[in-house]
Amino acid sequence: MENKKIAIIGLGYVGLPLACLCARKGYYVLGIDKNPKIVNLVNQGVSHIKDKKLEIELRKQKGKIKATTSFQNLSKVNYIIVCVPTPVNNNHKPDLKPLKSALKGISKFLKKGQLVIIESTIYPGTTEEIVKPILEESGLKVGKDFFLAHCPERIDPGNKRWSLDKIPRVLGAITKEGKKKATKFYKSIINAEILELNSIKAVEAVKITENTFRDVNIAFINELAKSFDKFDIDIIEVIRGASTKPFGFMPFYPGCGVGGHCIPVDPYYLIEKAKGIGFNHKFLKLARMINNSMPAYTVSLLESKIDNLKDKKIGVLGLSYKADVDDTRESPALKIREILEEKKAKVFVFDPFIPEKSSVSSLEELLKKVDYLILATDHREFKDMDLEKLKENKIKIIIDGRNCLNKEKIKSLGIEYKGIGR
Ligand code: SAJ
Repeated sequence: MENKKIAIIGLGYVGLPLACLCARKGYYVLGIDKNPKIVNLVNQGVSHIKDKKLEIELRKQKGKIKATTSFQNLSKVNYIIVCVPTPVNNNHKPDLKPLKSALKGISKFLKKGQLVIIESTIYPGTTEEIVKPILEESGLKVGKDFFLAHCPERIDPGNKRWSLDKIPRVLGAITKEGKKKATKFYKSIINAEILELNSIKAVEAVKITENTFRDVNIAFINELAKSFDKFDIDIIEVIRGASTKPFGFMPFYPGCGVGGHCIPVDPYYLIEKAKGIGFNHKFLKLARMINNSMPAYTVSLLESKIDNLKDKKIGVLGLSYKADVDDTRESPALKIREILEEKKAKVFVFDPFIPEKSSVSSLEELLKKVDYLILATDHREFKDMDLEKLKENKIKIIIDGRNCLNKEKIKSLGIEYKGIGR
């Protein structure tokens, strides 16, 4: 039987679900992660990511995924999939340190015949200009001794419908043989279209395009929300209306900001790389500026109603970047908290998915301590909360940063409501 042994470098939001899927499909999985805590948890069949499906799946695959911090057993596998983060630093510059460190680890143990696939999101040119040279430090040559492909990760954390095995993928490789091997691998684990492109740069551009598309459209609707606040138009009504158009319109929703490890990050990879080759992405930069302005805009909606925030007791509902996940990367909620603290407000935060970073242990406890609320994450618990409790706890104003609450009901309770564009 073909050597169905695979190594996955990086056991985070991308690598861990992929490890479970490969194990489920009969692969022996060597999971390599630099964090010993994650390694120990995975070897116990425990997920460090709060995701019901993933937790169950990891328990089921216990024993078929061997996690380690070392690269030394890499020579035993025939596929090596790189799923490490490709973040930006504080100046929004791409940070390829995690990728380079993973590649250096691989290069030490790379063996003839192995296929290396980069799933991390990278800018056009990365595979040929950065990945290939580091791997060839092994003394092996791409195409002759080993194969190198890129298949950008596509995962929507928390999405119940689109599980990893159902999401179509796009891939490319340095050589035709490498592309064929990569396609064969993905067809063995994914029950959806696997599209081969002719150029690996085009594949690197696909992922960036997908996510930049989202970022600019969210910026568009965020700018409309600011404008419609002045017009006193409810933007959710407008989006509902525009969404009846069966073609040519796609709804996006305004909010207190754009978080996560992809959407607010990927555009900077393109902006910076393009700048290096003489193109200035004015529009993409403007979209990033608009989305980055939303946390401050959200706070200003409260400040404009109570003059100043100093010593005011304010509750922030949610810390993660989107509903029902425990991930705070680039989360607008963190920015909102920072701005409130800069304005000397007394801030209490509660996120049911992130108790360790919450200042209280329950929503009830938070409501007892504050007079004003800013909802930053549309967790199910907040969408379903009993609004009468807001009245009982004499909440004066609520800013709905995700436009997810019942505006009319809140107003009928005598509580002032303001959404983003509604
Ligand atoms: N957001 C808005 N308005 C919207 C949509 C999203 O403000 O209309 C905000 C969210 O609140 C969140 C951020 O943008 O803070 C990102 O939202 P997201 O839904 O894109 O969430 P991600 O980053 O976890 O998932 C995305 C994937 N999501 C969808 O396609 C729905 C997809 O863009 C990528 O496959 C994935 O990141 C990735 O890994 O690249």
